[in-house]
Amino acid sequence: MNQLALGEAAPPCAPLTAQDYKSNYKPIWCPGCGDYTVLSSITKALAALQLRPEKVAVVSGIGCSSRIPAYTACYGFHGVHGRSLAAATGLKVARPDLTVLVASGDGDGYSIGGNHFLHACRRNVDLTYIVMDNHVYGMTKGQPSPTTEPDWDSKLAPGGTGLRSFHPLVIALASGANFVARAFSGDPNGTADILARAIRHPGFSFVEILSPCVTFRPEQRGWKERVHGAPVEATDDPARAARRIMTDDGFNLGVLYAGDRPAFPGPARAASASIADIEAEFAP
Ligand SMILES: Cc1ncc(C[n+]2csc(CCOP(=O)(O)OP(=O)(O)O)c2C)c(N)n1
Ligand code: SF4
Repeated sequence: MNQLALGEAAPPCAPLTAQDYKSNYKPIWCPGCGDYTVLSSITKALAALQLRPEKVAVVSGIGCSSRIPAYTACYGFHGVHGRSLAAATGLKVARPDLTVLVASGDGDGYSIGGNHFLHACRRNVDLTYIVMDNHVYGMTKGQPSPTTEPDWDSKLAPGGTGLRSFHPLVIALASGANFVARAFSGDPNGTADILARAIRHPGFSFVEILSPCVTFRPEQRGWKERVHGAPVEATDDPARAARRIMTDDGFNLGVLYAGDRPAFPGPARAASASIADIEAEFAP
């Protein structure tokens, strides 16, 4: 190994590429699953921001989409179903120096994790919450989720559930999220751009990514013909954003709201106790 002489400047590091953020694990999603390109968009966004992998943590719950942390070369936490935001909030409060991404599915994030979603938006913790929405529980074989259309007919819900579907973007906005956007897994560059903007934006950033489950909802392959770009720039007016979201067709992509509420915790709110201090308190 070449050693630097005393006082000699280190050579500049080569810029990180998307590949540098990928782990050596080969994803085991079904061929054609939208989550493959969501993974590439995340690694492209991290490369665009040149964040060191060891300064990024990816937190998830359980589901096909929640496998994302294992496929990145960043720190990762694959926790219990529906609790990704609780774990991520604790991490961000204890280590505000880290960039924390949270990967979830519509079942994980809006059903069992629904309450955490509301309060993470309300607290405006500086996290980027990425929900891969396929309007179905993929990992547990096709049950309807909170975003499933009321008339989606399946073996598990013949004739559909008849239940009104959840509207995550409006709920995020009404609960206090500071950044609200919609992306599509079939557009990896557009998604990477939105994710980079979300990561840079202070406070709670919520990115809904329409990510087809080709196994249990093969008709979602048709989403690529339905999506279209947002015709206008992001607004910081919540009422305008709400009108825009409520009146679109659910396939309008782009940043819909970018607010300026102060994030929690503020710069001076880092946890002061070290792990050693906490362990000492519990020592026999
Ligand atoms: C407490 C608990 N309840 C239920 C489950 C079973 N479970 C595992 S994954 C999953 C659904 C995941 O669906 P979704 O979040 O939509 O993600 P996808 O697999 O579609 O990406 C469920 C219900 C579990 N692991 N733990
Ligand atoms: S079941 Fe659906 S969401 Fe899960 S890996 Fe297969 S295609 Fe993707």
